[in-house]
Order: sequence, then C-alpha cells, then structure tokens
Amino acid sequence: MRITILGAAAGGGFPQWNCNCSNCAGVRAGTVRARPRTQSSIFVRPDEGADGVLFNASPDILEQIRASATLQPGRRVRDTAIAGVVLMDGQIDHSTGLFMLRERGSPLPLWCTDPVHDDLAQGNPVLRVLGHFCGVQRERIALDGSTFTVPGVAGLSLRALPLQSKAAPYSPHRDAPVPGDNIGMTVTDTRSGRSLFYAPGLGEIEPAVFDAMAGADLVMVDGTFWTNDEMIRLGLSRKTARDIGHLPQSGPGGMIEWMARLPATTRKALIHINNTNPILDEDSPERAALAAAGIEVTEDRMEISL
Ligand code: HKS
Ligand code: ZN
Ligand code: ZN
Repeated sequence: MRITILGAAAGGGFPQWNCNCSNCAGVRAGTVRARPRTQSSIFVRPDEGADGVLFNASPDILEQIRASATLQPGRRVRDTAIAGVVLMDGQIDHSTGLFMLRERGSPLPLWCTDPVHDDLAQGNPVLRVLGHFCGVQRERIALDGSTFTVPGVAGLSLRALPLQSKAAPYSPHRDAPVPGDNIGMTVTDTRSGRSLFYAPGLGEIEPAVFDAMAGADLVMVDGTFWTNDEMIRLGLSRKTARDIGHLPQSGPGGMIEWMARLPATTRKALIHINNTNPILDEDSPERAALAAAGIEVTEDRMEISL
C-alpha cells in the first residue's frame, strides 16, 4: 500500500496563527530549522495513483489536495481519487474539512462511529449542513473488531479499535467518554498482508492497543506533545496532555517507552504534532532522542510504501 501524509500537525497547524512560542516564532523568523505542517490527515491506497481512502478531513484539505497531484485525477470533468472518508474522531481538526468537499456530485461516502456521527449531527452539525450540498452516505464503523472495505478501493481491509482519548469539546459526553469517541485503525493490504496502525489521538496504551501496534508493520500514532505538562509550562492551558487525551512521548509510561517494546522490525512514526512540541525543531535534543529510539517524525507530503 501507499500512504501519503497530507498533514502532520495537530489542531491549529504549525506555525499556529496566534502563537509566538519558540517553535512558531522561530520557524517564522527562519531561526529554527523546522518544516511548517498542516492539520493531520493521511491518504491510503493500494497502489501509487489508485483511488484510496482519506483518513480524517482536515480543514486544510484543499491545500493538501493541491500539493498532491494524484489526489485529483483527470478522468472526467469533475474527478477525485478520494473514494471515501474515514473519521477517527469528531474533532474540528479532523472533520471540518468535510465542508470543503461539498462540491461533489454525489453523496460523500463517510465511515464513522455512532458517537462521532451524533456529535457531527448535533454538537457541531457538519453533516446536517453538508446535507444542503452533496450530503453524505454514512456507513457505520462497528467496534466489534469486524473488518470492512471502502468500495472502489480494492485490496485494503480496515478494522477499528476503540481508544481512550476525549470526545470533542462540543460533544454532550465530553466528560463521560463512550467507546467510539476515538478510534485507531488497522489498514491491511490484503495482497501483501502488510499493515498500518493509525491513531492520531491516543491517550492510553491499553493491552488491545499494544497488541494492535505490535501486529502492524508500521505504527503511526499520536505525536501531539513531548511532555505531559507542555501546555501548562508555557502558560497556554491548565490541562495536561493526558487530561485532553494525548499520551506524551517522554517520561514514564510515555510513547517512547511503549514503542521500545515493539518488535525491532516495526516501523515507528509520530503524527498530529502540536506546534509547541520540541521535536518539530530538527536540531533539538528531543528530536535526536527520537532518532536514537528509531522513531520517525512525519511531515507533510511524505510518501510511505508499505
Ligand atoms: C494549541 C493547540 C493544542 C491542541 C490541543 C488538542 C484540545 C482540544 C480538546 C488537540 C490539538 C491541538 N494547537 N481539541 O493551543 O497549541 O480539548 O479536545 O487535539 O490538535 S486537544
Ligand atoms: Zn487534534
Ligand atoms: Zn507555537
């Protein structure tokens, strides 16, 4: 399979519009060696140039499509390589890009869990608004471990795993999480048997999550924060990373420790990286620590063949 990183940043992107932290100010001034990034989304297809699945619809989707010519093929006067969209949660940075796809000539095939569907029909009624345009053909993602396929994308099999993270702030059950608020996804190429585990928002590595990670050839998971108190120390929030559903990389029980327990053959990568995270600075000791641990930091327009 072929994976295109459309966007590698967390909500707000990098640099973030209102931020003057050392990363954001430094990348703007050219004094920090770091690449700007758009909000997180990936596109997965069985082969280069084939139609595929969009995982999350970032508000930056139009810029992301423009940067990747094969996402907009020229077979008809209006055309797209996006055969369907699969949502991992109902957060703004992962769902409001659906508005940008409203010019479709037919309802957009959309896979999401029931709680995400409810949040996007009520709390942030993206799907109701889209109903005035192309509308969606909603397909339910089950949480029972069953696999599904996206019509038009032969050779990719998908399986969801419920995760501990957080529903969006506009969800009626924001403070009482339910299974399906956040999911991870195993994408398997049925020809080669090779698989990706994708989870851009991941608050806790429960046993089933570790099993899914250990069973994949590539894990691409939550890279939001380096430290649990990153936003607090910068004076930007009163909540820790874990409070808002993101497992930090460093420290006891952090993502680096978990990834060290994966098989040596597993490729390891981080996505959904917040603008405040020191790993964005390619010259930082934190970035060097990841490199030493064999963990990659994704960036926009990166292509991975698996
Ligand atoms: C900043 C943001 C931080 C950020 C936080 C979260 C918060 C929110 C919620 C997130 C994200 C970026 N960029 N979505 O101020 O630096 O409370 O659920 O998901 O993408 S979590
Ligand atoms: Zn986010
Ligand atoms: Zn910043």
